[in-house]
Amino acid sequence: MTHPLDQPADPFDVARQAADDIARLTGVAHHDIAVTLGSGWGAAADLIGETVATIPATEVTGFSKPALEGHVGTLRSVRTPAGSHVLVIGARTHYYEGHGTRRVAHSVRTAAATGATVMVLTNGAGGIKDSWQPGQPVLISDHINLTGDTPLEGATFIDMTDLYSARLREIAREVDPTLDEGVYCQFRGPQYETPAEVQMAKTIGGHIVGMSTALEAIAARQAGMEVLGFSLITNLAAGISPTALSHQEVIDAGREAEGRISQLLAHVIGRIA
Ligand code: 8IG
Repeated sequence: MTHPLDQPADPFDVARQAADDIARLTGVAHHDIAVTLGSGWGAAADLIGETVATIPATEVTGFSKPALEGHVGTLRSVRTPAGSHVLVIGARTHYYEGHGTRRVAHSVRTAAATGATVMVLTNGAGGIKDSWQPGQPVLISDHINLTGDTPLEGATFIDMTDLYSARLREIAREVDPTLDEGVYCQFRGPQYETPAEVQMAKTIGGHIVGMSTALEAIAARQAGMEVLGFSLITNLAAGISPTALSHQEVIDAGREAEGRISQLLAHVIGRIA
């Protein structure tokens, strides 16, 4: 069967259908906030509040099967102690999977269609700043989209000033005053950068290298959401560290930091929700 987002159908209609699926399967008609959990952030789901329902992403219209093992393919509805409803997205489609930006943007558009007005995007990424260590969480202050692609279609001119909300970053820093921030450069991947590409990213003003968040943030802004972005620096970017990058290093750094950063994320969401 062909995928609904590969049809000429309007991707926002597909997102509307997905939101209807979520309402039916979770019994929660409206969500206030959505959060996408990237590498290293998974433990936050249990700390945000009480899980009302967990559904496999494959039962929701338009969601693709996870490409990587260790990427949880579930959506959860979580109720915070204050009574807000948080949609926890553990099913990210990456641009490098090659299915196009509609599929990349679908979870964000679905979150907006459930009613969420804040989109929290988290990821594991490489760090360029000399002062950063693997296992350190940082705020995303802005991005540089190096994919050469966009989730916007047609002559859709959308302002990207203050894309990563200064208001939400301020709240995050109230929870953890030691949080540093940086500019996220999205590369297409799936290969990690060469040291020369990391030097280019540094020269043009980048501090973080990753493969997911910029395209999602653009879609969130188009949908009218406020965006908060966190990167877990799981590794120093190629050439910044004296040793080669390994996927295992990335997984280990995520595991090691997971408890601490997930608590941070849950606290921040508690302050917003
Ligand atoms: I985890 O060093 C993780 N994701 N592009 N570069 C890019 N993506 C990443 C990296 C990295 N580490």
